[in-house]
Amino acid sequence: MPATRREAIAAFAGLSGAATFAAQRAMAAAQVAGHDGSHGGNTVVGEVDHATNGFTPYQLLTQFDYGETSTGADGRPVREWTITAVDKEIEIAPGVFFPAWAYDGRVPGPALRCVEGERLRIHFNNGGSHPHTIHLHSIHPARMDGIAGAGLVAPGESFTYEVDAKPFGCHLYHCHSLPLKRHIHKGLYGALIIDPDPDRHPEQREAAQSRRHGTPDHARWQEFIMVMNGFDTNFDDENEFYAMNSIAFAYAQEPIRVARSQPVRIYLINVTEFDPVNSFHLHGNFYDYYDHGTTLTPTLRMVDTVMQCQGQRGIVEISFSGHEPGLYMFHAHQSEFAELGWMSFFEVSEL
Ligand SMILES: [Cu+2]
Repeated sequence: MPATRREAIAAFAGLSGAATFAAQRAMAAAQVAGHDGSHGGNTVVGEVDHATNGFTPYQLLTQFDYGETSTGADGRPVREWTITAVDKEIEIAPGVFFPAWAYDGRVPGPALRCVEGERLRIHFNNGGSHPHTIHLHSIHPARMDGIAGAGLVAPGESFTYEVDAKPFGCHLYHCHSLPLKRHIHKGLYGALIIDPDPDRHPEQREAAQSRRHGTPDHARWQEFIMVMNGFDTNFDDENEFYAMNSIAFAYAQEPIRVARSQPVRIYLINVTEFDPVNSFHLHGNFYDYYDHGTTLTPTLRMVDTVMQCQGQRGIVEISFSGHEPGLYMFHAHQSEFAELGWMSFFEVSEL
């Protein structure tokens, strides 16, 4: 039986600074699972069956989809993907199933990654039960917008969206069929990452190279895709569960390992439906933020919390160099969201 919003609320207490690293981790796991007996944890006891979902939290976090590259008749680089929308039930918390609509069977859909200036072709097949689109947050012609009259695809039909990769940044794509909130909330969304082309930014070449996949400057970064989302499991237009990348408490149960000697970059996107804002709050550290990722200098420096409305996104850059190894929590600072699943940890190692 789906939990109501109130029933699903679980207390998730902060961790004691005096606890050892191992004890912290055990406590975190116990608290998430509600096994410590003191917090009435009634949300995630047990394990999500990731094999049945067809994706793991780690894959959602780290897998970029670079598509197929070729050279066009005009000599320009071309990058192509084929994406299929399907109806698919996914497990978003242990024992909690959500009847999703999903690009390539994943929520979020594949994290499309390309380079500024390339020609992009997205071949979209609608294998679902309702009309869907792919609406890109990018600069493109109206006829490629992925709305009714411009790439709306009936079940069983196909359409190819063809656009230039611009502007560079951290973007997203989502279905723009009506009713919009239902089509987005059902799971039809994903990241669109356009790396800057360093040749186009000679004055900020170093910063551009650090973001351009395939360069040595880029290789030292530990990069993650984080899509903040929520799930209305009883269809009352309120979310019962919140998550970063769909699975409630996934990165609290299995913290994200990072080496403190290497910088961390997060492509952060908010697609949460029904709530006006979401946020990203990091413990024990501050970070730089690039709103929409469309600049090579930070738009916010030295912050530990940013908020994003739905559709907003940005790049978070964190350094843990000089930090003690340990578990560093991060979560939505809408406390209710954190208690309903949007709660995570970095496990910072000594290396
Ligand atoms: Cu749709």
